[in-house]
Amino acid sequence: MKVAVVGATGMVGEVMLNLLEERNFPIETLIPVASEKSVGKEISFKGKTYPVVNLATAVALKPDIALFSAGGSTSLEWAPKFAAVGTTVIDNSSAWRMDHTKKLIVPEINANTLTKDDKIIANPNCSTIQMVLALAPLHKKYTIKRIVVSTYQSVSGTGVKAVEQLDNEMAGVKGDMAYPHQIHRNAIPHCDVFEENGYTKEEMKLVRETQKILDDKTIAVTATAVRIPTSGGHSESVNVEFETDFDLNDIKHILSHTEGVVLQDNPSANTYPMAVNAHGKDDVFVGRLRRDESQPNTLNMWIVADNLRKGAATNTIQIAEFLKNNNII
Ligand code: 11C
Repeated sequence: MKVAVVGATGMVGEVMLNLLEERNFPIETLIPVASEKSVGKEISFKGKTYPVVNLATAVALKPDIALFSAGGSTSLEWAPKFAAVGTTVIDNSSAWRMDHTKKLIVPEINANTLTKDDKIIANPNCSTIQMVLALAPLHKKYTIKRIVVSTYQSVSGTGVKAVEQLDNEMAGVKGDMAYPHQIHRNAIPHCDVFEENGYTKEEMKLVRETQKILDDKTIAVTATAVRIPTSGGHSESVNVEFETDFDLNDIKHILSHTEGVVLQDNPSANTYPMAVNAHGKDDVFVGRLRRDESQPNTLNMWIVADNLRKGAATNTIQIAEFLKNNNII
């Protein structure tokens, strides 16, 4: 297969390249794509080097798949150009997620809806992917009524500049700021831009994307997204109200048999999901499962995943693998 990685020199792009190699995705030709300033740089992949090319060159090469992680405006302009030459685009940005003509895919949940006609496929936001992966099987059994989620998001979600800000602040060195405030020794209740309703775009992604992926607009979701000084792995406190009562042991049983989910829930041994342990892993880790004793049919849980892996690159490559394995491309 001819595979283009658009944004190959960015944080998610680099993880994508590692994963394509690690998972032995069947690539005959790799086309690393980046902005003009990176064109000509060499990327090593499976013992070979490939020159970085620009978007126009990559379109002319008509790849079978283009994995995009280059920001919303690049996706809006270039994904249709790739699609027009027959390439299937899997896009990590927020550009196409809420477009009703595009599918928003978490493979374990809804990849079975994909067809050959889906030329631009949207990859959800990292905070949404990890939450819905754990909630989808519970929704099937107990029907979710309302979700209250608070996120604790790592600086790698913002990008390289934010990782550098945290490193500089920890080292006491002055440098560029990715955030409007210090992040070291801080928690900033502000991820992505503010919308007119007072919520951030990151918070509204949790609302809208969850309803779209679970294909249920009746699920009420309210979110608070917070940036914390961890460098890899997003954590979430999730309070879920179901239509019907549940059995806590059944919830544990369901989650421990859910593909892509690892149950880590043994408080007496201090076992629960943590960002440091999720870092570099492809699974979503769930623990601290307990009844919300303040109201009926309600569960509290703690969900952690590597935001650059399952939250971005892994999910994208799993979509590509599904397309390939099911002869959709
Ligand atoms: C963050 N979730 O941690 C963001 C990063 O919509 O794909 C990914 C943004 C997106 O800030």
